[in-house]
Amino acid sequence: MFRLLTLLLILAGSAAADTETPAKLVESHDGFDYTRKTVEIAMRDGVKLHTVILIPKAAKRAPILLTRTPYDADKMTSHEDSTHLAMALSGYDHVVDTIIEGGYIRVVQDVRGKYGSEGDYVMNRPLRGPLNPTKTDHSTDTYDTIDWLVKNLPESNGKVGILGVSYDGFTPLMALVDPHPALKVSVPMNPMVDGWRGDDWFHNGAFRQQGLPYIYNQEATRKNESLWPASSLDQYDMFMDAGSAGELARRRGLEQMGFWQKLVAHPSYDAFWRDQAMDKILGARPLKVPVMLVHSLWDQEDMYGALAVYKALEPKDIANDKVFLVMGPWHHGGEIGDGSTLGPLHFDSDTGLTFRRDILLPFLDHFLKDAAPPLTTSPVTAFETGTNQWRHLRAWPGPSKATPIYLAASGKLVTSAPAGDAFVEYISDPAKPVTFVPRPFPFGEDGSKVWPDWLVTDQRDPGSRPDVLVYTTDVLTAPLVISGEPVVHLTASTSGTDSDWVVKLIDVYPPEVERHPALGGYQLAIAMDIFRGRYRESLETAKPLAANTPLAYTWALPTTDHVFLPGHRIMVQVQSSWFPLYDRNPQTFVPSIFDAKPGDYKKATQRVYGKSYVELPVVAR
Ligand code: PG9
Repeated sequence: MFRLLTLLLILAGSAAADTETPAKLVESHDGFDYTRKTVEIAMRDGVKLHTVILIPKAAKRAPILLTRTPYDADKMTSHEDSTHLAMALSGYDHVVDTIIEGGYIRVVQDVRGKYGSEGDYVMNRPLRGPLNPTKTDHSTDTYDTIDWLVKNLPESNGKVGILGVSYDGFTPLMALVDPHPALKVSVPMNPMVDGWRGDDWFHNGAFRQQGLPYIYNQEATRKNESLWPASSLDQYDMFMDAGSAGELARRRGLEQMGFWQKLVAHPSYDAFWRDQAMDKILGARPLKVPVMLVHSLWDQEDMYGALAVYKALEPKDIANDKVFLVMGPWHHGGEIGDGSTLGPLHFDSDTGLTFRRDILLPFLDHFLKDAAPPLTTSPVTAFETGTNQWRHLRAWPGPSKATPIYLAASGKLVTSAPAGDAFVEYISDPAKPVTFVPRPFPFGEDGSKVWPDWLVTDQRDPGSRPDVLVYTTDVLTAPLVISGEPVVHLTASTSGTDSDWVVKLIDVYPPEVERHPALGGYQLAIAMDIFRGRYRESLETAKPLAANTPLAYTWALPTTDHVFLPGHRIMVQVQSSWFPLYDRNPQTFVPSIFDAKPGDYKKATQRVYGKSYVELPVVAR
């Protein structure tokens, strides 16, 4: 029948014109181990979402694994033209080995407004309500999609899991709001949760200007056909030449993009950000579907999200059978690739494979297969760096004692508060900001090689600048185990009226390291983050800082699960810029830093007082 149809089409095509190309190609899938379908699924408002469905030929009562993405469903599912499903998904799909091993039906859908889907695109479209005046959101779109899938795929067992990384990890969180009854499990990996507190757009109010090209590419056209033009090899020059992020955005015509307009209108942590933060949304609802949150310990994009959701959901999980956390030694999305190394670090095993094969697959099988194997997943599975071991815990973090280490003016990190008001001083000059990676930070492909692992960049380079303060312990004679969030308590003054503070907790390796010589003396950041001074008193209302006055700043660093080994030292570095990842603070208070003018950028004298400390979550073993 198929062959006859093909022949008729071929004849029809060649009769119509003098061409050897068929009028409409009918692909032959003889010998394929899967069937590929694309369907345009109608949502409740009539908008059709482009959906790719890959069904293993042997599938019978197979569960469905869904991903909803703004990143091109067709491309994600046709990496290689191949008769084998594994090859079609390879390289681009999140969990190809899990899908193949598990015999799952794979479904990838473009979210509304992107690539093949109809409708309007809104960045991380908030739930229906004050921030979204329409009748649809990712919760309803997921519901409608699942409803269609379970009614129209006879090869399925009617059970659906949703999973994905980053933006595709945000959509599995949205799926938990009023979930479809067929949704049996959700796996948000490195999810975008709160764009202001510590994920993609800001960290504690400091703007991540790396987001500008992303917004441009995502919002300029439905299919990312118009890309942000580079203007220099080194991104440092591009951002510096423009002055402020707002001016660079203006030069590129970003005012046309709705999300940029919203960012400019909401530089502070107001209701716009609070009311779309997924931890707050999910924390306020009953949890009906089991969820596995996956977190990377060196996530250069969404460092905040997974743990914020864990904190919000864990108290609801009375029976300890619905909320699961996995964290590993990965960059953003590293768990779906080879996790044997991260930059110069070696983990003695492929931690990505361990995650997918030994943690994720049995977990999905338990909730999705007909003859479900028993649940073997621990509530928390955490990789401890330093000792390089997986640990299985009932909750995160385990018990620890908040232990202060003080930033003594001598440059020593000490365990008891130094007497007096001694301080160390440096000049922070916005014309010569501290870089987050050594220059050049190239645009395009070369830059994307540097970006994923930048959080493990050797901190020796910044530490040798006069405008970066360095504090160190003596060489450790016993291991020091930390597990959880270190908390910064900085007492500092600036001669300006606004200031950024960056604090970095660092593991200093011994001068020589046998087996891994590149690690000799290495300064590995374990946790670091920035705080924009204007939000010292209120995240919602920016206020000028009193000049030349010691002021207290408190914020939590990202979670750690690390052992400082004997022979190592602990280091803390403090600085006031992190360029060009973050926009420069002019150090003169202006209502919005997006609009700072060249004359606003001024040198400032910064003082860090010895009563400053970092509270380490120390575990007794
Ligand atoms: N971190 C990316 C992102 C998520 C959500 C919004 C904007 C960017 C991502 O990798 O998808």
